[in-house]
Amino acid sequence: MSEISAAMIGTGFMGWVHVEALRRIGVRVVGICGSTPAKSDAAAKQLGLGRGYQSFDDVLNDDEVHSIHIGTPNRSHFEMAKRVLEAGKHVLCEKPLAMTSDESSQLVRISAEHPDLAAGVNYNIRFNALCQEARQRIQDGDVGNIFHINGSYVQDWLIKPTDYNWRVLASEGGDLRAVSDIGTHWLDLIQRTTGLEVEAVFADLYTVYPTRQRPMGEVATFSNEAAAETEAVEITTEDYGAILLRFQGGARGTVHVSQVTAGRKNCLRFEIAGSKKSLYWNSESPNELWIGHRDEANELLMRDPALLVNAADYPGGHNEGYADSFKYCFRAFYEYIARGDFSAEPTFPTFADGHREIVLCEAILQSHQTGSWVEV
Ligand code: SOE
Repeated sequence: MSEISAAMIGTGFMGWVHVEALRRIGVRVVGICGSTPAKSDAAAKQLGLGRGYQSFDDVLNDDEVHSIHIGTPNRSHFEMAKRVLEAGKHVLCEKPLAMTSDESSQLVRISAEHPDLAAGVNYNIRFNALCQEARQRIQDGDVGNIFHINGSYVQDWLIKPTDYNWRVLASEGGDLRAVSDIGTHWLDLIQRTTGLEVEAVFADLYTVYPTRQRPMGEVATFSNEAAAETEAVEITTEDYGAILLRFQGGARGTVHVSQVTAGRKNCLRFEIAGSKKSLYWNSESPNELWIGHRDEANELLMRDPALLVNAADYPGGHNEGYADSFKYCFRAFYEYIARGDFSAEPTFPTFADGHREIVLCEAILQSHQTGSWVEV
């Protein structure tokens, strides 16, 4: 993968994670661009990158850059992703792909108009080795007919009214927050793993803190630092959401999301109940897949490439986790580009997947507002 070079837009938490993962797969990162030239320079220095870009246009005009990763606040995703494609470069955008389904559908169209460019959205969780294993076992008929799928994605980093990040503002992140920021990871993962699309939703959302204290300076994602000076800001996005789901073929499901569950740092769980077996996975113990049986002892499959259908880089007992899911996601993206057959089925989450998640978010919001089931 040495001929392709990338650039990163965004110097926050995601910027760092992307740059690390790109380096691990041997993609050269030419430089990084933040919201100010000073931030670009500081990040380039800290990450040991050659260029701190002075502007987004500088990245677009850099002939050495073939692909651009977008890890900026959601508000800017649409415009940036559009301009990257129009500049003739591959794009990998953080989720959610855009603020509205109108924007994301335009991106799907623009991506189709550039068939020789890869356009991906970073739903990295599906790349955990044991999630891929669950998918393969379901595809092989090992789990049987799926009756129901239940789970959650919960965190605690916004549990205090003084916890603040750009994500809490609808103007920066979109009308939905917990559902869009973490719930769409769960929905993407489950639809990908089971092969079943969500057909209808019934949602109840709850904003625990209609007012939060915004620090006068800037705050990083997952920051624990208390600010000296704050101002009150009105919050319309949800801290918690519970959603009933109906999947194609009749399977039922539930998921709840929360950014105010004390002690749960970044915990995605699912349990898939099939006619032959159940499968349970928890992102905080990503190297274990629980396999439930009715008539024999239950199993705990430890991640070990020797025992998995799909390959994994590290041998058993050498645990993989969060950062590895980015590495596998990006590898799928760059291997696809390297193969050069853009008519082949993409092996990474595409703009169409990103668009579908936004359509789901809008159905969830509509269901909450109308108090009724909404078909997707
Ligand atoms: C914050 O909730 C966040 O960083 C999400 O935006 C990411 O997608 C998730 O992987 C971890 O939590």
